[in-house]
Amino acid sequence: MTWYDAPLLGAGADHLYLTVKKRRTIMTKRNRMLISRLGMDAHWRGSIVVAKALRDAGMEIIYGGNQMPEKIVDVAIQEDVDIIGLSSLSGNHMILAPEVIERLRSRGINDIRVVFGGTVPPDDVPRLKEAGIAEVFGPGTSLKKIVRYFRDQGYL
Ligand code: B12
Repeated sequence: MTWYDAPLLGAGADHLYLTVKKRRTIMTKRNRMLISRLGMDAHWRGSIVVAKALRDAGMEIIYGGNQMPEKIVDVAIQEDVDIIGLSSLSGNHMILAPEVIERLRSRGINDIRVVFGGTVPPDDVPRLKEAGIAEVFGPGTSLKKIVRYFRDQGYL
């Protein structure tokens, strides 16, 4: 259940409603996240389920569909996002994901966290992290674990 469902529970859930109401007051700003599939990657399912899970957890999601790094960075700036979530299962991650970081840095942006989800050979994970990707979520990662990551990092 999400915080905005709580009022629907009615009088029987006063305690929960008040807890939730307090939290809503504290939450003055919802964090914004752009989720995009890298390049021509056709695998949409993972990015969509992750987008919905994070939206339900309280994140504001902008779903960018398929984009090249330059466009991803343009949209991230225009939409003033806090996080970029890249998704790719088609093997283009070592070229396009670091390019997103380079383009952010070349525009003087250091405060947008970039995470990656998709199929990545184990050896590429440390290389992506060295390039500036904050976290990598492979196939089979539970949605609960992904939501917990953003909660632990203070975005939810
Ligand atoms: C379905 C599928 C397709 C469908 C995709 C349609 C769709 N529904 O999305 C179609 C038929 C189009 C397809 C095409 C291709 N596919 Co395909 N496909 C798959 C398959 C069987 C399942 C993918 C899937 O939907 N998984 C379910 C979702 C829920 O999981 P997920 O996407 O992995 O997402 C999870 C994580 O990765 C992560 N995550 C993903 N995105 C994001 C984003 C964020 C922000 C975060 C936080 C997390 C996150 O969290 C999700 C939840 O756990 C996989 C095999 C597999 N078991 O992974 C092959 C697979 C990915 N495909 C593969 C290949 C090779 C291709 C093709 C190149 C084949 C070809 N020669 O044409 C093309 C790619 C074309 C292109 N332009 O991209 C390979 C990739 C190999 C590699 N990269 O090393 C795989 C692994 C199959 C294999 N074993 O060879 N494919």
